[in-house]
Amino acid sequence: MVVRAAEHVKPRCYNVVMADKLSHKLDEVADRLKSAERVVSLTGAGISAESGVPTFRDPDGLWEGVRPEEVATPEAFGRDSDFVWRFYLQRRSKLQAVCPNSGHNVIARWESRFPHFDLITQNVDGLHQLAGSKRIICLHGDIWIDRCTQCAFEQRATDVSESIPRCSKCDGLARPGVVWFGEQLPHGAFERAVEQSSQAQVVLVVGTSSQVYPAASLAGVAQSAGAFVVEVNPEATSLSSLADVILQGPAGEILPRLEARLG
Ligand code: BJW
Ligand code: ZN
Repeated sequence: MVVRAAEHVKPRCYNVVMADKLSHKLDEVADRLKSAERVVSLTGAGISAESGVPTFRDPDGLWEGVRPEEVATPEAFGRDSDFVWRFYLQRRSKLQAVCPNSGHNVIARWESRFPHFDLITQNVDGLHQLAGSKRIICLHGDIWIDRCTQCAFEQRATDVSESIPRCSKCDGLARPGVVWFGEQLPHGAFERAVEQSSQAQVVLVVGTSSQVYPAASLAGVAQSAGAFVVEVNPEATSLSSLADVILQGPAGEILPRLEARLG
């Protein structure tokens, strides 16, 4: 009986201590942010999770049961463009029904809260833009763009019909305007991201597993140049051992709590 009582009490004490630690870390990050002139946020799929958009590598993620190289490489598209398009058309269709969440909204507001705030995102879903962010570097492209494989003409997808898009200029086969493995990032995007990261005093890395390069190298670039690196994620990631502070929890809860401390 004594053992049972002890077991019953321990988790509650543990939760109180953890909540207290998080609160202390939020205060520390808020203090850093209050005196920062230049702030950068690097986001990944996790920031859209609370909007109902699946991440890539989490359980029940987009790549559960799918090998990334079957859908996210130019070779896969060359082998079977119908299969790859079905994957992207399904994603577009689901994205039409979702909205930005409180994490996206806080980041959008921070553009006018700091003298310089830059957003670097790996996301292709367009939710940062819908939330109102304007200064965005999209490292991995945009799922809503159709790019012609013949003439490279780009057009914004207007409907999410089941049919595979064709170029309105030359009728060539279109592809989604995203960056697949082995492909170069959009021209100049990584260079601008490096410049912004290395000038920032605080870098918030939100909702990414930090497994995909070169995006995953930006936090290290920033830290080497003197930035304070904060990770916002419910789980430990490849970045966790390097981050100066880890705010463990969902972005949609952590970012509003941080914003509230900025006054
Ligand atoms: C929450 C949460 C909540 C859950 N709140 N968090 C150096 C070393 C090794 C390899 C390479 C290297 N440099 C380049 C490479 C090769 C390759 C690469 O990185 N491979 C690694 C996987 C090993 N990189 C490339 O090929 C890149 N190109 C390139 O380098 O060009 C130069 C070059 C070209 C040719 C020859 C030589 C050089 C291109 C990378 C393109 C990545 N594209 C994808 C697909 C986009 C299209 C699509 O949407 O389908 O981009 S891959 C996929 O991963 C997608 C994402 O943007 C990217 C990152 O994923 P992300 O966002 O981190 O998501 P998850 O699922 O991994 O993590 C979610 C996180 O959220 C988790 O941590 C959760 O805990 C968390 N979370 N709920 C906060 N509520
Ligand atoms: Zn064309």
